[in-house]
Parts: sequence; structure tokens; C-alpha cells
Amino acid sequence: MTKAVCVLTGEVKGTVFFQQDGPDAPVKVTGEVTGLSKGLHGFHIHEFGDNTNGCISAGPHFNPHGKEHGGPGDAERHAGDLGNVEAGGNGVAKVDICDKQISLQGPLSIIGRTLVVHADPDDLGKGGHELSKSTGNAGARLACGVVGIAKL
Ligand SMILES: [Cu+2]
Ligand SMILES: [Zn+2]
Repeated sequence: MTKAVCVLTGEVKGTVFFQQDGPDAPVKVTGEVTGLSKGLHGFHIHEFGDNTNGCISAGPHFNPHGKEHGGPGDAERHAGDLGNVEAGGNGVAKVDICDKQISLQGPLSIIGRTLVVHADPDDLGKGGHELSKSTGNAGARLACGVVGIAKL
């Protein structure tokens, strides 16, 4: 089993845990983000674990297969496309995702890359905006953090 963790810092806060029970198993993503506006917020793994100039230094969505942006259930998606998290009226989004495209080991590993939560909903590639097929038009990067190896 492999475990990883990410502390999100920025305009909102959060802690997100990743667990994978074997090299080809899906990755369970759990945790909480607080301080959000009510509604959907794009939630992605971005390519670089570089936050030197804030979340913008994390680069584009992690996309090792050279695909277009999509939703987590789509065949055509970036590996880093985890969709949205949804905050209630209290500003808290509970994260509970199980994803088959990311990994915690091998070439699809997200360890050392950046998790980003966005100001706006990710349209999952279907919004018809010029950014839909690259970013889901999810807007500003509210908070981010590098995914690191966690204690078992
Ligand atoms: Cu993003
Ligand atoms: Zn994407």
C-alpha cells in the first residue's frame, strides 16, 4: 500500500489524503477543503511540484498521454482531471474520489506534482468555452500544495 498527502494553502485551506492498495489499483482521494464559496470547484493534479511563484508555477494539468481536458469518467481526459469538489453553504467540501488514471507509483505517479483547487466549476470539457478543452474553464487557482509521501 502507498499513501500520500497534500496540504492545500492559499485563499482556502485543505488537507487531502491519497491511498493506493497496489500498483494497478485505483487511488482513493479523501479529505476536506474549507473556506470555499458554495458550489463546485475544479480539482486537478497539475504537472509540476513547483510553487515558487505560487500555484501558477504548477503548470498545466498533468497530461502524460497528450489528451484533451475532460471529466474524471471520460476516456478523453488528462490524467490529472479529478473533476470538481462541491462545497456546502458552510464553505466545506468533503473530498471522496476514487480514480483509476492517477497512481502513486510508476510513470503515472502524482507524487511530487501539485494539487490545485479552483475558484470556479470545471466544465469537464463540455462548456463550449475556449478554455474548456484545456482547463475546463475553472478559473483562478485558490489554493495548491505538492503531493508528498505520507507515513503509512
Ligand atoms: Cu487545475
Ligand atoms: Zn485537464
